[in-house]
Amino acid sequence: MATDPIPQFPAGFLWGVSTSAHQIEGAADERRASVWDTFTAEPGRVKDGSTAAVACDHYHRHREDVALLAGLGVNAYRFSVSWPRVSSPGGLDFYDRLVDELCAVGVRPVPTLFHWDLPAELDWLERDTAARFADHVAVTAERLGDRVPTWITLNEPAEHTLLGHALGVHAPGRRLLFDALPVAHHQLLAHGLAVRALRAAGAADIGIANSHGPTWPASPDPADVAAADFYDLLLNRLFCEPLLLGRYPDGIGELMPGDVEADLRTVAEPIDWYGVNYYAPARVGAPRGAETEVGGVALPAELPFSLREIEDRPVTDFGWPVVPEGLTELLTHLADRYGDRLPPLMITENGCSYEGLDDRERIAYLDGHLRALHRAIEAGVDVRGYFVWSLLDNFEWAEGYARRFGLVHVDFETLERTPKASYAWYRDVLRTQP
Ligand code: IFM
Repeated sequence: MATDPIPQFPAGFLWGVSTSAHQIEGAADERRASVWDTFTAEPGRVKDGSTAAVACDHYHRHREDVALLAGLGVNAYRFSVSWPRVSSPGGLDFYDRLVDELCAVGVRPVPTLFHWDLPAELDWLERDTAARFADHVAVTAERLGDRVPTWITLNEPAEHTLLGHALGVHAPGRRLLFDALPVAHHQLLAHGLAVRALRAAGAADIGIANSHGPTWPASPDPADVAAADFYDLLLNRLFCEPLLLGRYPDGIGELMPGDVEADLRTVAEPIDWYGVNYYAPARVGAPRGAETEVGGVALPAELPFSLREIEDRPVTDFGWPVVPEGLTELLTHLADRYGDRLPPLMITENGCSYEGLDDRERIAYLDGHLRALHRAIEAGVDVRGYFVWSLLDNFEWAEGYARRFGLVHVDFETLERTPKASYAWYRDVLRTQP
């Protein structure tokens, strides 16, 4: 493990951790149902058969969790507001208290307005869901906007489209393959409408959290290169070019519903920064005529690409390769590709799943990624913040509680929190920063 101190990041850098409502809050009986409640109730959907009905019970233990944030020394906390809770009687009171507690300990609240827990009666295949989202955003901003300086509209619309609607491994469990594209368009439209609603409420610091990763062709063979390009288009370009350039990559706009040109003017509402969730690159090749599975995601044979293992790398407990330099590559590539259309960046998620309290692998992972991030900044990329995923071990969607991403261990029987070695390590890193 590297022993040199982590280099100095710019003054004013946001140092944080991320969580999401459905993954930590619990208290499911004190809010309306989300698509994830419906999904987890179906046998076989979640690997360990668990649900998020209790999760980390953060809803009742938020004071303890805010104390953990204060002890860590972060200056920002990214969490999500649950749309089903906000639309339940008294639901916003919870976030009101949480925001007050964060402000009291000098931690900037950075709420995400949608992190996959769609109210159960709504559906992203319906255009109207975008307008309903804007209403949810307006109500939330009206209540919290006096204390929340920084907002995130959506978390990873790419994963929500792919895993939830194209492949059926996340809620709502649809397997539509390319017929899922309207879900992407409606979320992007929802993002643009949300930016307008936030501006109307006076917000001046708005971003989105999009997942990105370098896409490496499996070989120089033109069939592999073409497959990797297409994967890059679907997972990277499709979700950022409408925002940054006001257009879809060639050939995609025609597949989207509604008056796409008019919608794109909404989608491209200027944002103040652009959030990147980075975990690992993807190695992609031509289709193999059979399902391919890498890192827990199985791609059906009929897709025009297949996933390949990235060899000779350590992997996390999830099987994801550890490739810190992929972060430098990704950020410099985004800066080169989009030039002055790219707003300042924030790393809104980065982390890994490992077991154990003495989590040296997580320390090595975070150490490597912070150095890689610093190299991107030295190369001229404007990055303003970094958020570790995650503060707590939590409900990892279709994996249940089997994947532990937290700096803090949670015993899911007793709900006791125990800081891991990585918590102390991150705290010590933050103490050395300006
Ligand atoms: O836990 C998820 C999070 O909800 C979205 N980004 C990836 C994380 C790890 O899988």
